[in-house]
Amino acid sequence: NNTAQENKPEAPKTTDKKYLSEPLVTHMYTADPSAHVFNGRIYIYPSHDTANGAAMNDDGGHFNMVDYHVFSMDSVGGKVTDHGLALHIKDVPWAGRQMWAPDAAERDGKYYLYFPAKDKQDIFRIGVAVSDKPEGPFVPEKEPIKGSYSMDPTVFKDEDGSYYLYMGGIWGGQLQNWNNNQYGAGDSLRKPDQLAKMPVMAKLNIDMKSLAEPVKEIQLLDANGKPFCEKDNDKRFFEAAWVHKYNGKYYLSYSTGDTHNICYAIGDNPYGPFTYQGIILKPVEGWTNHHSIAQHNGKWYLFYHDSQLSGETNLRNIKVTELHYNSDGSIKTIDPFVK
Ligand code: FUB
Repeated sequence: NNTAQENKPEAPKTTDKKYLSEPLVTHMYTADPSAHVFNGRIYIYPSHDTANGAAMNDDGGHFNMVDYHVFSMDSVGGKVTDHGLALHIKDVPWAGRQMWAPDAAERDGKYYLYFPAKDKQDIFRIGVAVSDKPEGPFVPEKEPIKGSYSMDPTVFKDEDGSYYLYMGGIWGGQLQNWNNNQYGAGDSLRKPDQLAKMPVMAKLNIDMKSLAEPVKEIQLLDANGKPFCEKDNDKRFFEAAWVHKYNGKYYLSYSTGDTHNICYAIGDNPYGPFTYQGIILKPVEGWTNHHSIAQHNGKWYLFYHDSQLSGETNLRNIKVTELHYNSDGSIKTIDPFVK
């Protein structure tokens, strides 16, 4: 738990902005909240931001995180418990730097923490670590998940008991360097008229530590069934995929990155295609926008982050607000600021 003391946020910066919700955690910086309900309790798996002096650049060098804490609460609005250090990079033999947005899943009483980190060759991979408890501590596998790449992993459990791993992020997340599951170092970013990169996914094996099939691209399409081009950057995928199910439909939500929206698309199965629907969350304070969606006690919640406590893009704080559906299954857009 001692890492929490090293980077205690100072008093919030004075601002005239009115926020929709307040930070859930104020004794350390937290971001990228992946929320799940395990045993009736809400568990949040965030990144742990620190003021470590790393230089800011388009590859996200300023997100130089080294560990994870898990948080939990009885219900939204209740006391938030910090369960302390769940995993540190020094205990992950293959990892070199940058532990970015994690996620977690439960199967048969074991808990699996999925996390991205750059390996010793500075290529992002997805690792997995296991615990008997949702809050950890987690014991990492000695190698990253074979065939995994890029960052922002998320695991979706379908009602038939299948689990799927989704991942990917462009720019610093390196997804643009991957074609047909091969890394091509130096591949450039897409030009405006080129097709945008799609997130990738694969079914997980029963061991939850390996992929049951080769990684595939997900088709994210506009209302006319066409994939987005890079210039459609207010709608195309950038990072932060999340999948949830509502009324039998599969919802893929994600960040548009450089245009800072959380958008969503709907499909009929976990592999897609997914058809674009609209914006769930408008831009927050800070450059990044990253979320998760979970249901608890009959209500749906959006977990997200902003930079309210610090005013700095790389020193974020997690938040939660209720999410509402319209009767046709569309999601009501959330503005993180109150006018
Ligand atoms: O926290 C580091 C990175 O920032 C995440 O992996 C991205 O989704 C963005 O939130």
